[in-house]
Amino acid sequence: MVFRKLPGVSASGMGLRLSQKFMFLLFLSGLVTLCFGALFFLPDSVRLKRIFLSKTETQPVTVGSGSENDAREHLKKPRDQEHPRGMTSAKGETSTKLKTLTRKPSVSHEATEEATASDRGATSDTFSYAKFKGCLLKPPLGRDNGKPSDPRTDERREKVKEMMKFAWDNYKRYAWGKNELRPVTRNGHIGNMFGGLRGASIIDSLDTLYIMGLMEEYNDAKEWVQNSLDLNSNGEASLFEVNIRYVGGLLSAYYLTGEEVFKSKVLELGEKLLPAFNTPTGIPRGVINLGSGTSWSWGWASAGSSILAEFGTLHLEFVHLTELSRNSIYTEKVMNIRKVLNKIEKPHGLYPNFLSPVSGNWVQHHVSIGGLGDSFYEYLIKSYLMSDKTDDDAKKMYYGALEAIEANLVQKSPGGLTYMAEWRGGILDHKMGHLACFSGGMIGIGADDGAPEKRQHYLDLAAEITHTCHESYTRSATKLGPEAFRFDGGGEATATRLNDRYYILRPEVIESYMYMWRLTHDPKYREWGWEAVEALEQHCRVESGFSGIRDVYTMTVSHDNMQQSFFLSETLKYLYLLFSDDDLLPLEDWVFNTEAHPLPVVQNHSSFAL
Ligand code: DMJ
Repeated sequence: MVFRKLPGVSASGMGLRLSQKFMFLLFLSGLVTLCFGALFFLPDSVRLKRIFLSKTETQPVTVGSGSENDAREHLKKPRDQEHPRGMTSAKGETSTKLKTLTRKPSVSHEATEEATASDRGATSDTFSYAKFKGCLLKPPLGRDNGKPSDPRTDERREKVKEMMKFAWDNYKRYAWGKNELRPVTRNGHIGNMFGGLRGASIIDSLDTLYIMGLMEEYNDAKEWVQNSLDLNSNGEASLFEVNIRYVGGLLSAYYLTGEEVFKSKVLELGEKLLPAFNTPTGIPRGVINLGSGTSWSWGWASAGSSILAEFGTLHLEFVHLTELSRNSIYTEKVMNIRKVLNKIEKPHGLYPNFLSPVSGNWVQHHVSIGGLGDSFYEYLIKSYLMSDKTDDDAKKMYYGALEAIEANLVQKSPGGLTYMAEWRGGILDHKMGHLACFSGGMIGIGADDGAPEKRQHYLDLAAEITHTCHESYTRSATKLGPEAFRFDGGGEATATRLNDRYYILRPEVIESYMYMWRLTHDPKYREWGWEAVEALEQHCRVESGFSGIRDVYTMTVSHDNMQQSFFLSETLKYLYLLFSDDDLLPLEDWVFNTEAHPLPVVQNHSSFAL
């Protein structure tokens, strides 16, 4: 190093003063280091320590760090980085957030970010998204987003994803914000089922897009919910349809993503549905004006009655509304429905389809596992499963109903096909609706919790019914199933009436394939699912979306010009799950509502203790 000579100072004198200064500086810096180090040994309460050492440096990483923007950002990341792999389980763990994390150091970055967006301001009285995530047995999207190892299955799964993208893109292009796409005329449909609410296809698609990893599309959908979903409508809505599609869709979007917007929207909507229960019995009426809260029964329903499948298909969503709001009113409302049903006499143990919300009596004795009755039975077993198998009342009602169904409705055709007939005051109508085909899956998922001597029998019954529904597809020219098929007039599993021949992209048969695949891993269910994909592609895919068809028995198809929102929510989701590994939305943690929106098993059973 070369020192420039200072004026009036000799070289040797300058060297001496420099070395003294150097020694002094060395001593000073040692002193500062010592003092700073000593701060670490002071108690946290000392102000000096808080000034010099910020709190984040002294704490372990816990749920609650990060920012809302982080959480949003992560939704834009490429799919592979998004979902936790190997998140460990801690079912039953309801301790504090910090404790949960200490027990589960492998908790993912994703879970931390989600907790941040959702849990700000959470108290023990409010729902904690982090705690909910900690209670799941498995990561919702599996180790690898459910990607199957077998390349052929993976290819099929990719095909289903492409169908979803195609259906969505066309909806977005021609019908954005409307309820459904009219794919032939390329415009939107609003209809009158949702009381002026819009965007049914968007709400119904949120979870499907998310599990398929269509994140750009999911983000568009979320943005629409944030900015354009207007719940202040003033029209006549079907309580049932709004509940299964809007409430169900928003709930599962929230549970899957932790995005606050879904939670606040669903709680706002839930409140608007409550006036429908203001009847002498508490059995809700079918139609409600979302603005005024006035409610009434469907004009076509027998003598002002309410419909079993409608008031019996609220339980799963309403229990979750209580979970998220910590307001017991929702659970009280649906528990009261149970109470009324348990009190009245049931003909042969069966539940007729029409009930008076005024007197609490059956209005006529028509019993069906298809339309008007279907999802009531589905919600009994699913309520039991969703309660972590603690809702014994639901269990008793379900197996009781199933016994009555077996004794009175289940039939075997001369050709050996098992089917569910309909019952009209003791007289059987040998017809099975497409809607009733969900029952293969339902009986399947309930098999394991039946009486030990009945378990195999239930699984066999589930397989037989699914087989019959598959037959209804194979017996048509298009390989798609009719709206209803019969077992009289010489035919078996075929529609004999002209107005039963249509197919409107319904999911029920594919839904049963999915459940039966998960329960048995019999490859035939995947093959049957693939047959349905090919048929959908050949007959329902049009230039701008998917459309229902008017007659499944003719190859010169006529399109009904409607892409139903349940096609995106259910049909394509069940197909995608059918070709995925079982760890995508594992059945130990999730139940699907009747519109295929996954809802988590509730670990805190307080709701059921009402
Ligand atoms: C869906 O909206 C639901 O599955 C409902 O329970 C019955 N019908 C349609 C699909 O077919």
